[in-house]
Amino acid sequence: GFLETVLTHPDFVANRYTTRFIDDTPGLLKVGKRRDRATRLLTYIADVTVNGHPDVKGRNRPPAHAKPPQVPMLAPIVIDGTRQILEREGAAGLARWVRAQNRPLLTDTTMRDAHQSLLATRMRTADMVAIAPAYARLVPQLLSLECWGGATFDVAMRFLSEDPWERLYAIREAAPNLLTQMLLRGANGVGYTNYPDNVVRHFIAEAAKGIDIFRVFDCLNWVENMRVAIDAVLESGKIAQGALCYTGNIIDPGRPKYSLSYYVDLARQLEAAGCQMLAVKDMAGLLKPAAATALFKALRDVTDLPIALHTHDTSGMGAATLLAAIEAGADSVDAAMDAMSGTTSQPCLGALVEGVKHTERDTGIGAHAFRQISFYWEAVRSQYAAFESDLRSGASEVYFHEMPGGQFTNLKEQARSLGLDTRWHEVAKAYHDANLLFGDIVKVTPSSKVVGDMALMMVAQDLTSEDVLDPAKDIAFPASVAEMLRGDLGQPPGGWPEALQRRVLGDEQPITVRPGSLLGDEDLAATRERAEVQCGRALTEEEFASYLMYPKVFKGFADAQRRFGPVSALPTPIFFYGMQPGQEINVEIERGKTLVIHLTAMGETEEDGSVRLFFELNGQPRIITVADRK
Ligand code: BTN
Ligand code: 3PY
Ligand code: ZN
Repeated sequence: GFLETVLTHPDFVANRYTTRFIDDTPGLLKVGKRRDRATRLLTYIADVTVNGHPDVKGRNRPPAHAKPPQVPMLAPIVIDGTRQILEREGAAGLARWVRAQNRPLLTDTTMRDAHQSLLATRMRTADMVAIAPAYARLVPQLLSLECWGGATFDVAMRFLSEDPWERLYAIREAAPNLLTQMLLRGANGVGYTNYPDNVVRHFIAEAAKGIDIFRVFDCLNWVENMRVAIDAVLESGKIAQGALCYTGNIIDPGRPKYSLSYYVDLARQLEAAGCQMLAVKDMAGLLKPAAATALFKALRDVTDLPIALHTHDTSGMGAATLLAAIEAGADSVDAAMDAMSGTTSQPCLGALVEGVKHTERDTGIGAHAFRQISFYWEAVRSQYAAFESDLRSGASEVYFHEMPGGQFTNLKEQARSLGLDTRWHEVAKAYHDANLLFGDIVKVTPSSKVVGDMALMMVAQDLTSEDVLDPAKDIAFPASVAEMLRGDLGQPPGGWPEALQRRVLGDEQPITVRPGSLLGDEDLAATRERAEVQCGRALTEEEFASYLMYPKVFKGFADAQRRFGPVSALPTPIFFYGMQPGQEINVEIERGKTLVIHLTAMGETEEDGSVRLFFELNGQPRIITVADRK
């Protein structure tokens, strides 16, 4: 049988194996039956119990006596919400309904931007899906749940061994009365580079099976580069919300490039492009209250589309900005549940609701509902202690460096890994300088990543802006910088600064057209065939969409899935830290199929480096042997 084949394999006998032995050794799988899901999960648990999870190694651990997250008691009935309005009235009807409300509507960002901005995007599906039914019942007045897109897509596969589509469909099902919302990077999809038009269209057509509101942006506010995505959303019948990425400061006369009229013109362009809603996307939290008042008044005058405001609380002034925008006519605002709010995340949802209570713009939502949900998130958050940043307070430095909330902690971490952790404020200064070198651009994924790459290079090599422009200096620019200046991400207002462009590109000619217009369509049938050969199995249309965005990451995820089974079903502490001897857990691997897993004992590491773990699986003894790689 299979086991015998493994046990007698020369590499196995000679101890030349790892946990990946079975998958990495050609031929074995064809001989035996694939291990069942339960065995794969036990193997994962055994491995992580013995060796730890590489992602949390050397990092803070959750507090020893943390209470497990408690889902509030659920009423049996789910009342209709915005989702039913969309179903009844269509996208345009939903937009009209939003515009007609006097109360400000709310988008909860906890399941996307909040954890992207606070916990390195590491929130797992199980933690979201467990609370989604409580949202449906306790806060049916919400406009939407932002729960997908941005960085969550690749982090799910890359670091959590989870299928982002499974997450989307599970949330969709658990909160059937609330609109689901995603962040889409226009022609960059959920990636960091421009994709062929038909890849963008394919992705959106698949995503529209689970997503209702697509917030579409371009990292340089170049509407030309958003049209393919906007058209594909319109085609799908879902809602295209065009984002105006906010940078600069409209009330600062010293910052004329991104003026009030720039944003008003942008809003007009997005409306003309067919968007049914607009969003001011203040990814860094730069919009100050007085600027919000001016901006929303001006936008209100030029468009009848509903306008949302998205901001970050990095400086600590986010709530004031939301209140000012609401006062000036914002139709909806984004906020995060209390326990997942503040600093680089969104402003506090509970505080906002309290802040407008008994005013003309009361949200009509009881504070009790939010508190119950937030208590759950509080307990969940403590399980992700390993991913918390060291930012503990508001940081008005953001008005100087202008880093997006989702990038801030990431860049800090990157700086640390380059040994620049004591030089953070220099990195911030270099980020500011790099932005000016690029001509003062909109900084949001992926343009923000390029500015970050440039800043790290400048600090690591002790280069000033003058050095960067000095023809006498020999500088190897990051590849991302060359690509951006070549025009691969599109065109900023006023074009790229020519001197720097020539210096970085040399003789290479930059492009000024839409990158997608040069890429040509992907041969989807041929690529699918290649993908299926690489993965050794047929792919669903959704999996293929993942592959088209991230071929290597998807392949790695598919391999992990084959090795470890449905790890997304594991409770978060088990996923990161494994089990304690004596511990018993229930794992629902599909609806109605629950595994009772009891780790009864763990052996010593043998001379050959193996460890035996003694489990009971649904009462039946199972021994799992893994290599001790510590
Ligand atoms: C992967 O490696 O494909 C995704 C991350 C999974 C990490 C787990 S932790 C237990 C086991 N040991 C490892 O070194 N990796 C996996
Ligand atoms: C993303 O693109 O992931 C963002 O959050 C941009 O703000
Ligand atoms: Zn954001």
